[in-house]
Amino acid sequence: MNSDKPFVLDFDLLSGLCKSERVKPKYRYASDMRDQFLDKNAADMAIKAGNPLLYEFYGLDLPERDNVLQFGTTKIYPGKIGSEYYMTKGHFHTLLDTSEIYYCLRGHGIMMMETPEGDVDYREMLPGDAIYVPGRWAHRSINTGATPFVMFFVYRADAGHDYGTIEEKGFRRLVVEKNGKPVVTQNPKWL
Ligand code: PAN
Ligand code: ZN
Repeated sequence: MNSDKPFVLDFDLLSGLCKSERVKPKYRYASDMRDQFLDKNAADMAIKAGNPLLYEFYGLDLPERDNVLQFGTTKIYPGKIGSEYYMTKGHFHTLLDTSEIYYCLRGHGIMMMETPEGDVDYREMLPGDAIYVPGRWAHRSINTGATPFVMFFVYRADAGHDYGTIEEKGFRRLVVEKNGKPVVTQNPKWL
């Protein structure tokens, strides 16, 4: 597509969906996320019981250049694997210094973040909240609510996604349900 001409896209506030064919969907099912969850038995059971869709995200087919901004939406469905809420895989940007902005459109969740040095931060996100994720901070979106958690995002199009580092041990903190409420706990793999 020609990225040098202005254009308008319409993202639905409830579903996060954009009807434009320029917006390419990506889907992640329980089977794509098995190793991200602490409770592998619960993950295997969910996969056997129908392999639910955990989240989908949509971005534009834009050139991955430093002068282009990529944008789109992420929609995480409500649910849990074991006691851990449905969440995104999470990543560092390959260009580690590149930042990102998320704006919550719908639902209720947490943005979990950490740096390579081990600084940890996490923020509750509600509709109307915008979060600035600075460069160097890995980020994962977690749906702690009972409805889809939908956020709009913008980042430098050449940022790239380093999933491998997070895949090794996960984030330093987990978000689990305890007595019906989300609680942030230490990931035992990091103890
Ligand atoms: C987002 C994420 C999206 C899905 O566009 O890519 O929320 O999360 P994962 O990529 O971790 O599966 C973003 O942060 N882009 O940089
Ligand atoms: Zn990102």
